[in-house]
Amino acid sequence: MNHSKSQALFERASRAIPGGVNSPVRAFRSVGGTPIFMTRAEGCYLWDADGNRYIDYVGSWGPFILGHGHPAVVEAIERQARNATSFGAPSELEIELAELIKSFLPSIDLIRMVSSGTEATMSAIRLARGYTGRAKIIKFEGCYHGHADSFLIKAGSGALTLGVPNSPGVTEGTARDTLNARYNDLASVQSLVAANTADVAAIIIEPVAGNMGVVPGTQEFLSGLRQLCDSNGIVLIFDEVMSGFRVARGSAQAIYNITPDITTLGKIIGGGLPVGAFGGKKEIMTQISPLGPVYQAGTLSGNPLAMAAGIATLTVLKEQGFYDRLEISAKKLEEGTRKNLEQFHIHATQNRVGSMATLFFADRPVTDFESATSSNTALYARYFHAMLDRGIYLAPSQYEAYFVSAAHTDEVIAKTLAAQKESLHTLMP
Ligand code: KE4
Repeated sequence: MNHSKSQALFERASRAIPGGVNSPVRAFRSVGGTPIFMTRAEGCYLWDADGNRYIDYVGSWGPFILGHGHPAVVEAIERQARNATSFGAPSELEIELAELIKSFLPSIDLIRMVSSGTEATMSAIRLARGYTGRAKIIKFEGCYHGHADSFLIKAGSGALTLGVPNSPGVTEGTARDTLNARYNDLASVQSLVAANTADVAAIIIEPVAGNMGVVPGTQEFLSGLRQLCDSNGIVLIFDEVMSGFRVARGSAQAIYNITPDITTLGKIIGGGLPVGAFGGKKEIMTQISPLGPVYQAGTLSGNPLAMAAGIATLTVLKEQGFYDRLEISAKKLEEGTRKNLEQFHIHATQNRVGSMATLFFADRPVTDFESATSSNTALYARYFHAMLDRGIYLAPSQYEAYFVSAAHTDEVIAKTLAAQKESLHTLMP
């Protein structure tokens, strides 16, 4: 494939933007090569600056569960853009999206819109600290909750990919209040709580982790967290920025039948426009300004364009059978991948929950951070480029998810599996 225009654009970008990208994980650092500059997207396809077409499994890191440019979403954005793009005052659209989200997630009494997942999680821990009067939070190695200071200690996603899970610039004081436990290891959480009983404000977790690659929490582990929080007055925050509306109609909390105190959301609820949200129990959410003393604000929070796109997206998700159809497609890809791996005797393991999944080049089951990071990232890099050369666009990191959308038809899945077969063949010793 010719990538000369992307290469020229990357050189030009690097003279104006740090690393030539506005988010590090896009930089291809862990897989090598030059980031591909995209120009158009439609359905399950992306086109790059050189006119190459790709089947897209990144989906802008999760928002495009309907595929790119769904007519209902584009029409909603166009209509709203002609009317107004922002008021800086309340609008009915914000109520509509809030009510729509509440109809999917009964754990949410009240919800506040923000403009990114990071803003949602950052606000959620401030709220938990304000509500409990406690300072410490417990997170999990390999989980990623955005780039707020409190989270960049043993963080996942780009921080893990680029080898800076503990970011410089995060002060000792901040780091001291972030405790790290091991994912799917309840005992590691119990010992942290026992050692810091009166000072843990919140436990924040991706109930289905996506940022060390996909690693689902076990039912026993997540139920254990709920009980631990109940017994110690700790706020349980489910970070469903990625898993929300992705893994099931009612998100991960419906799969596990666990009610978090706060849920953070993003990605899908904005239909591809900048959005985040945090919501939960009334007694906690009423602590947020202007009702309560915990301050939180945002110029473009609840902006009409993102609201319109989110409403259109969630309206399609409400359609009968949407998630059943998506499960059939995602399962087809998983089954076909298993067959391809068997054919070439390649040591790799797949984790999938709904339409988010990861193919780990690991020789053991991947159930936590340690087993995830045992993966052969060099082999993943070769696989990534072999697939890219064959028109399949995957996440440029072993520690990310791939996403199947409603636009990934049987024909597209078959084409993907054919390209995968050739790609895996190139990995043979
Ligand atoms: P944003 O601030 O990037 O909108 O959301 C942060 C965030 C919070 N919580 C979870 C569970 C997330 O997955 C994310 C962001 N996800 C990454 C992809 N692994 C965003 C991609 C990027 O950093 O460019």
